[in-house]
Amino acid sequence: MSIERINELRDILRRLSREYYELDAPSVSDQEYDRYMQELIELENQYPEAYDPESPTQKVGGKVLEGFNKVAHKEVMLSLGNAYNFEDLQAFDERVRNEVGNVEYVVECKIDGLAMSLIYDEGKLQMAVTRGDGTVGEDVTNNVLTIRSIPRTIEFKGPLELRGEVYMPKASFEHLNAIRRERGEDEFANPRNAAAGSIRQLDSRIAASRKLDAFWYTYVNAENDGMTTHEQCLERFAQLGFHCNEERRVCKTIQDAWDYIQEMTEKRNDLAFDIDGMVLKVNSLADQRRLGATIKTPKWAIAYKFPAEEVITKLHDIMITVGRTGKITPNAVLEPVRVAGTSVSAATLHNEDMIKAKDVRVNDFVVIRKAGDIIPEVVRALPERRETDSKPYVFPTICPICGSKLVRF
Ligand code: 3BD
Repeated sequence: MSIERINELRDILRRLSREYYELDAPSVSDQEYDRYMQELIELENQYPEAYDPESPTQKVGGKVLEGFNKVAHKEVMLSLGNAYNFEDLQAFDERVRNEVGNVEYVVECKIDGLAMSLIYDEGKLQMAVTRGDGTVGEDVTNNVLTIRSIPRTIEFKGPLELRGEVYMPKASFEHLNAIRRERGEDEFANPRNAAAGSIRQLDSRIAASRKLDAFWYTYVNAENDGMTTHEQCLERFAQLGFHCNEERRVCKTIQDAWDYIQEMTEKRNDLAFDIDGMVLKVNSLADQRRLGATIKTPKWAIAYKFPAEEVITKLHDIMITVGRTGKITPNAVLEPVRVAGTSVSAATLHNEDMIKAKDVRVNDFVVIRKAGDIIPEVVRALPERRETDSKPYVFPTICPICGSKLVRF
């Protein structure tokens, strides 16, 4: 019965795929196509004996799925050094001015997205390559072509390489997660993961259904096109039809840069996209060249990372979980609260010593944040908001699961 259904679904999907890819005349909606595909995937998982490399589940557009082609970047994509406070930025500024004297900085948003390179020639987008490890990335052209704000053709006819960040706007992210929640599917932890997950799909219809956008910030070999400043590159991009983030400022001193960063710290929640910091770049391309780079990072740029968002909520209980190896971890059961984009109702307390050191108690108000912007943790308790009858937490001595005595290693 089910084997028959598998064969039937394969026939249906082959026909629909031909209509879509070859005849450009689909007779059903993408959703309907996805439903057939999903049913087939589930049946094939249930009946591994029905495996067939020729099945539509193994192909896209009639071609076998083989993953993306690896592409070496003509010029490596460097990393960014990090700064966490004004002192770090002052130290950076001092190194810069020691080398080339006074400079202007362009301060721009650090988009929480997926770094990417676009290669144009003869006015046409030839290839889109992910950053990968900076040296070798993957050819994701078909997925990038589904991003509406990226021009397929441009006025400039010479070879052109630009780099920037593909991202998922906050509104698209919320919408996508709401749908996944309804369907009982896992939600994405943040817009960056959602953007990366969309670009990594071999079937470009998935990327097409996700509303992605991009900001461009690097013009490779800009000086060959007569550019003299970073700001000029960004204006050139905009002229050619690329999205450049308008939220940026040219600053004459590191103090001006810091003032702007303070402003943006206040404003970041109102932006349509997630940012995890601000990037400072020396404006003059000649100065950039004189400053050069270490093996990993340019000496003319630095990323200021915002501190993790901290929020206060109530700790209702402490629950012990037992790991696969018998390791005991205490977890805070929290009044649900939104932190860095998602609702959080549990946070790790790491271990007994941590609870003691922080004197975290049941019914306390606690400060929580996401470590690495993903894993919620209790930062500290607020003893000033405690009831007078509150008592220190007593760690269990008996395993809550199996009843045996707990042992400390
Ligand atoms: C942004 C490097 C330089 C060209 C090196 C100065 C590290 C991701 O909005 N500028 C930006 C942003 C990222 C950048 C540069 N300007 N590098 C920049 C960047 N406005 N996010 N990044 N990247 C791009 C990275 N990506 C993945 C893993 C490790 N590093």
